[in-house]
Amino acid sequence: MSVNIQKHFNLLDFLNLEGFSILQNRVDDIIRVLKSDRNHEWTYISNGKERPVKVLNILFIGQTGTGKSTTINRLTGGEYMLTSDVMCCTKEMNSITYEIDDDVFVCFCDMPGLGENSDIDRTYKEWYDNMYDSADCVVYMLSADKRDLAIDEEEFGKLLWKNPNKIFVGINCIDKIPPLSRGVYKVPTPEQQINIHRKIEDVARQFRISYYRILEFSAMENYNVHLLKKQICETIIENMGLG
Ligand SMILES: Nc1nc2c(ncn2[C@@H]2O[C@H](COP(=O)(O)OP(=O)(O)OP(=O)(O)O)[C@@H](O)[C@H]2O)c(=O)[nH]1
Ligand SMILES: [Mg+2]
Repeated sequence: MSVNIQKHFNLLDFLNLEGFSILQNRVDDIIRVLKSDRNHEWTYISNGKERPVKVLNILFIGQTGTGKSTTINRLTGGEYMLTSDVMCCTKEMNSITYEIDDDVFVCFCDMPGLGENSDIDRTYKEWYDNMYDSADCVVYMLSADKRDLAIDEEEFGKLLWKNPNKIFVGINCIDKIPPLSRGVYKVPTPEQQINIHRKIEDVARQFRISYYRILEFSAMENYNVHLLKKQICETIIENMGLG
């Protein structure tokens, strides 16, 4: 399959997803995007006709409750992914796909979160492992208020070792980092900013990565979400060897 990605892949268009057509990946859809077994090539089936296409896969992984589904909803401006305030929520792989140009699609894949129990985690880690190979960008999500990073350190390290170019860490929920301010406030406060930098230093050390592979944001407060989009684009481009 030869698709000129540089010609088709328009960073500015991607940053403004609202205008693109959306394909829901449901089995009963008339229009489906299918992945072939070989070489991670994809076939687009519409009205019984097939054509090869390029699909840019953006994967969201990490512990349960870090806000993977919320972040995808924020990035795409929809409510496609179910979220929960209290329970492990996403139990299967869900995706939302955009056609960004002729024969080029962007797919946001929402993965189940780790930490429910060790048996289920084993299954989810296998899914992460398989999906990693066909991903163009992987956002490993942490929550700023959580300190237990042992599971993440191991899983992230394993994936980084497979291919270091396609993954970065997103620290979500930075509005929850102490000291929490009361009343109306702008996220983050200068006091929070100090602790956010400490958190980034800590993650960089534990995960053995440089700062530029870590981005702090808040999906809920819409803080730095534009930088998250930018980092996703840059990672896709770097992974393609176009950077
Ligand atoms: N304060 C705050 N809460 C957030 C933020 N992002 C997500 N949340 C909340 O965190 C909770 C979990 O969010 P989800 O998006 O369901 O988390 P998930 O990572 O998809 O969880 P699983 O599907 O179980 O893996 C929900 O109550 C969200 O509203 C954020 O930036 N700040
Ligand atoms: Mg979820």
